[in-house]
Amino acid sequence: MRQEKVTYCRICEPLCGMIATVENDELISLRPDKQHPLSKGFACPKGIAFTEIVNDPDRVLHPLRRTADGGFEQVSWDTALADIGERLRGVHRRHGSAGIGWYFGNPATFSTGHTLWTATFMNLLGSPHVYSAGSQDVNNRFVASHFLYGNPVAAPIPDINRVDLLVIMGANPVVSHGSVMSSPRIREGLNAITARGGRVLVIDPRHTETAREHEWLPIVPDTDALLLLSLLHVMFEEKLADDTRLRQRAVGLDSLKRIVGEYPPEQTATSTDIDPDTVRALARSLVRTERAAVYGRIGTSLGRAGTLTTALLDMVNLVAGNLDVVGGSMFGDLGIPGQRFGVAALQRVSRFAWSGRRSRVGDLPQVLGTAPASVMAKEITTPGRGQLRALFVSAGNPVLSVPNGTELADALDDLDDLDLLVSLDIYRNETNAHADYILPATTMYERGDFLLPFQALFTTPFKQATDPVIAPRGEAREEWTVINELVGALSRQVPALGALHAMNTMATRVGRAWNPERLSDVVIRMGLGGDRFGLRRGGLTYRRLVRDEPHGVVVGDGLMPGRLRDTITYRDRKVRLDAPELVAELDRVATAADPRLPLRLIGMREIRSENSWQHTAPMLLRGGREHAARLHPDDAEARGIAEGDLVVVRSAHGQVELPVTITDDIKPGVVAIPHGWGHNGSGGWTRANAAAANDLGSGGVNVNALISSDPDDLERLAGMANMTGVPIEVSLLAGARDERQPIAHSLGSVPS
Ligand SMILES: Nc1nc2c(c(=O)[nH]1)N[C@H]1C(S)=C(S)[C@@H](COP(=O)(O)OP(=O)(O)OC[C@H]3O[C@@H](n4cnc5c(=O)[nH]c(N)nc54)[C@H](O)[C@@H]3O)O[C@H]1N2
Ligand SMILES: Nc1nc2c(c(=O)[nH]1)N[C@H]1C(S)=C(S)[C@@H](COP(=O)(O)OP(=O)(O)OC[C@H]3O[C@@H](n4cnc5c(=O)[nH]c(N)nc54)[C@H](O)[C@@H]3O)O[C@H]1N2
Ligand code: SF4
Ligand SMILES: [Mo]
Repeated sequence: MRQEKVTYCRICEPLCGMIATVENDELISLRPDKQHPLSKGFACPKGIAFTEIVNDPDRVLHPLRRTADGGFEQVSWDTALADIGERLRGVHRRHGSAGIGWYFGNPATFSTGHTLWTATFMNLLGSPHVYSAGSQDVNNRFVASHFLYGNPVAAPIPDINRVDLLVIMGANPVVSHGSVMSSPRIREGLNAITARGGRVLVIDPRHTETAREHEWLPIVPDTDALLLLSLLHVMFEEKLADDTRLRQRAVGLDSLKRIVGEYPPEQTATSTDIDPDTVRALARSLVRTERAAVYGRIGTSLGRAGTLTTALLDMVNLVAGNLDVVGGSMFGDLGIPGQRFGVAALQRVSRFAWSGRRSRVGDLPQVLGTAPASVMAKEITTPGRGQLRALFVSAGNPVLSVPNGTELADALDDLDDLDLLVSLDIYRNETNAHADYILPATTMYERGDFLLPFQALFTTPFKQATDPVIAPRGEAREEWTVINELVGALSRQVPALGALHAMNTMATRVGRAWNPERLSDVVIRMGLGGDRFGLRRGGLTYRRLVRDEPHGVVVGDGLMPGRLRDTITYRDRKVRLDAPELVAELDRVATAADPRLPLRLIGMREIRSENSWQHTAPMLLRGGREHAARLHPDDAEARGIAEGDLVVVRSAHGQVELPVTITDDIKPGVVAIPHGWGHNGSGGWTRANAAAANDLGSGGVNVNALISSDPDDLERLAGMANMTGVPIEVSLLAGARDERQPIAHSLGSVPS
């Protein structure tokens, strides 16, 4: 029987509404949900193509165990879990909790059960080896908020629906669909700003898909901090800022003024390549436009001082009078009474506080209980107490996503040091190619979800919960259920896990087992529009959401202004503008030039790809897929490089070989290369690998071979990888031109 089921997509942050057509428990197709109040019938190609992911013959549907010859064989869950449990206990006996680690990747964020269970398990285990994609993405947002507001999880988002001047720095929402912001139909949201007479200004080294639809202001990569310092400089120098109001809301204003006094736009222009008059005009517009906001993302996070840059974004919004006001940069809200105290308490009782612990290798701070993934390889290979001996990787592909994947791949193969590697994934990828076990996980449509992490990020307050639309395929299991098994496996050796295990067992016995739905239900009932456990009649519960509001429900007219005082956990409820840790980062913002590496590397995202996966769906491969470096004509000409040529790209840390595309849509001196490529046959994605052999394009190269994993090269406050503005040089690959076609189609990953 054919059924239409209302659900939503959980690949990226807008969480677009979807209608799934299901027949005999098989997913037949997906189409955008026209009745979704926010996405209103929009879905992108990745979302639609997900049917092909769910049903992909390449999917891992049974537990796999490594064989002596390096292949994989199917085993039962019982066999896999018994052996993993046994080996885990062995590692724990020999090396303690600190021998066990976990890396969770980006898709984990889109599963409430996955994130909460991982965090709880690792926190109770007490291991410092928790890693995530966050140290290549967003962790400095948490650290900036920690310093500014004393609240790491506070993340201001632009009030897209009401802003009249939006400055986008280092984000490309037309392709990414928005990040650290859930705003379905973002492209329309941006166009609506100009339609109502407003402006959208994109500050980016590349003339991106977003910049093409709006105003473009090119900038030299990794100089955004200097631009922001100059904007503040002008706001104070020209007395545009409202001092009295600022003193009511913040402390450290005089230090900030002193600091930014040293960054006049006339001086920073030599680094940013932005005309001082443009900076002055922008500073004035940001203050004088009633509803204005500056928003930054990956491009402002992956520089050498990303935490400082991120903090400066908020400072510019604050000083311009645009923070926490309608049409500005605003704080989303769960609407739960007392949440401010909850955050403060959580930081005290757990290891989630910033720098609550520092990494053994590199002495870098932890962020929300996670350490920098860049040091994971060295944590495996560096002997001594606390050496990482058993690693779980869930929903991640760090061999492609983390700096220096070759180093990590080698460490994962290092049988002297690593006793156990277990992956929870839906595919065989370049990382779990090295695993002892690959355990099959469900895709998003095989699990229910209410996404807690995104509740405060919706630009229109919104709630939606879904049941699974089909049963798990094959023997796939939800990650949290597997984690429950691991809790059991270590329950005798780790008292805190023993206590949790006993609670789980009891709860299960009385039919009240904890699961993601029950936890989410508590948050829904306490939050905006919730039934407050009966105090608010007709209020929301998880079940009511699924049953009565399957398309989701808007729970507020817009973001609420005046949230700042409840966001700040400092006793005086004032923003801190002069944290010494941030000030110390100023010495990193100046650019050092190396004449041998005159070009600057930046990243970019592609519309039909999600990081390192979804490269197997035929719908997304239509028309071919080719990895290429984007180079400006001036830079190409100076090096004798022509369109399609195969080039060598070198940094101080490694090199890759790939074809070039020559384009005016990039600032001279800058080279853009997408990440997530480098399918060299070690993963199980048949079509992505086979692409080299047919006309679908190549498997590409791993751009992170050019990025440093040396702890000294990581950003100091969040341990973030420096993935943008990296000095490189590009040169024609010797002898490549004569054989251009065949070589371009047989690119594998080139070791550094
Ligand atoms: N150079 C450079 N590097 C970057 C970036 C960049 O801009 N430039 N961006 C960084 C960013 S922002 C991110 S988020 C990271 C991403 O890095 P990672 O999170 O490490 O890797 P992904 O490519 O997202 O791989 C996700 C994996 O999860 C699997 N998967 C998908 N859905 C599920 C599920 O429901 N359950 C389970 N268990 N597995 C699932 C997929 O098969 C895939 O193997 O890359 C980072 N790396
Ligand atoms: N289609 C698609 N959508 C995605 C993803 C995907 O892989 N594919 N990934 C998802 C993930 S994991 C994330 S985190 C989000 C990211 O969402 P975004 O941050 O919006 O996406 P990016 O395309 O990485 O945009 C970063 C922009 O910063 C620019 N940039 C680079 N360096 C600098 C710099 O130094 N200064 C300035 N001002 N700009 C700079 C780049 O040119 C690029 O346009 O996207 C999500 N959405
Ligand atoms: S933009 Fe595309 S991938 Fe992202 S949630 Fe919407 S449909 Fe899914
Ligand atoms: Mo990300």
